[in-house]
Amino acid sequence: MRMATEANQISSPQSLALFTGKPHFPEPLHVGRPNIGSQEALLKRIHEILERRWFTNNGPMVQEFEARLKETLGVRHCIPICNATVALEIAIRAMELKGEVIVPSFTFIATAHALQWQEITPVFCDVAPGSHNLDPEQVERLITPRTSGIIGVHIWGKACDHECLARLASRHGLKVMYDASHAFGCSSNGQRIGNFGQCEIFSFHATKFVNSFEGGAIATNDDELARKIRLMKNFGFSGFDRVTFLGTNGKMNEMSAAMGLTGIESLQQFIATNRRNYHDYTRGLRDLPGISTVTYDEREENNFQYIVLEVEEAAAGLSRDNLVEILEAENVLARRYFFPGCHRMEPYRSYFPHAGLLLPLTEALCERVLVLPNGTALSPSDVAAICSILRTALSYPEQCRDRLAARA
Ligand code: T4K
Repeated sequence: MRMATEANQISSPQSLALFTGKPHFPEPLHVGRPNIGSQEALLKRIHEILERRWFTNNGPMVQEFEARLKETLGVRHCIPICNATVALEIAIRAMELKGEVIVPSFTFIATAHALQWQEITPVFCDVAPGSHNLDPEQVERLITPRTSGIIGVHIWGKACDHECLARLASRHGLKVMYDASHAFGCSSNGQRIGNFGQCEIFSFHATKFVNSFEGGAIATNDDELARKIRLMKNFGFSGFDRVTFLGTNGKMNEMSAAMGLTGIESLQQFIATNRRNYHDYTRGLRDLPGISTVTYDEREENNFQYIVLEVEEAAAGLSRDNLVEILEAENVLARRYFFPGCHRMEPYRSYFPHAGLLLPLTEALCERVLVLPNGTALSPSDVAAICSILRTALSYPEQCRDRLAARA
């Protein structure tokens, strides 16, 4: 049982762990603590799997998971895969992308790696002003004769401008797919994400809103593409001893599907908890100089999984990295997703050393973004305490800066 001081006791600089050396939280608070759902339901499913001795290769649990995914997203096909990175690789190959593909740099490295892994060049595009998603205007400027497609990423579950990207792609004869790793259960214009582009990829990694320990899926309304993906994720086998296609091993196992099904059963409870925390954070951090919270459009469906702040150092008096250090001292392990941007990571940094010149908004965003813990592992008093820590630090920026400098 965790014992922590009350949030209202954190009000002066001297109450911060930066000064006392005593963290508010005895145990670390992570971004990405898994949501579980009913342990009883999960254990029952695991028991069934063991009794059946059928562990993988499109077993009954995976088939049930696939049916639930299709139904939840309202798509023709949603094929479970062992993780989203392999799902991206398979989808990219099934769509026959080649040459150059335009992607945001502001994403998890897997989006870019899935292309480079197949010797397709990721061409990094900036985010749109005021958004964390691809800028369609810059996408158009980056098209060359080698461009075969676009991969948009619905960052934080907030939809890309898919209508604009669809028009642009059809004008230039390009293919479009989406990395929807963050967007399970989210909608755009009232339609569930999963229905846009030629296909969309979901992640069910442990840190995602719904998880299957490790896992992913490819959603598509294109029957022919789905047929290819099903072959490719199973070594290209189309029958016993019969291989008709190039393939890999992208199969999801039964245990993962059991966890995924259990999570989907608690989807509404996960959303309600995330939403409550999001509102508590938004209220608790309101009117702080230099701090803005990324908001969700509540006319749409959202999973509210990511609590994202932007820190303007000049107005806040503390930088994003100062706040990361202050929170870390309290055992709150906030994350700088997606610092420093894919274009500044290897191998892309060496391939395109000057890419940053075309990505001024991404570069600025990577210095400002701070992601806070959320999910069912977090209590309202945890959220209140995190808000108090931030409020106190931002009320005494000079003292905090001096103290940080003295520790360095
Ligand atoms: N595209 C996008 C846009 C993505 O965001 C991701 C994954 C992908 C593609 C690829 O999806 P997968 O192939 O993974 O299905 C994490 C996740 O590993 C990664 O899945 C996720 N995006 C990314 C945003 O975050 P890391 O390296 O930042 O953190 P990690 O995995 O160490 O976990 C973060 C924290 O969560 C840990 O410090 C502790 C906590 N945690 C983690 C695990 C695994 C737990 O409490 N329990 C756990 O079991 O990448």
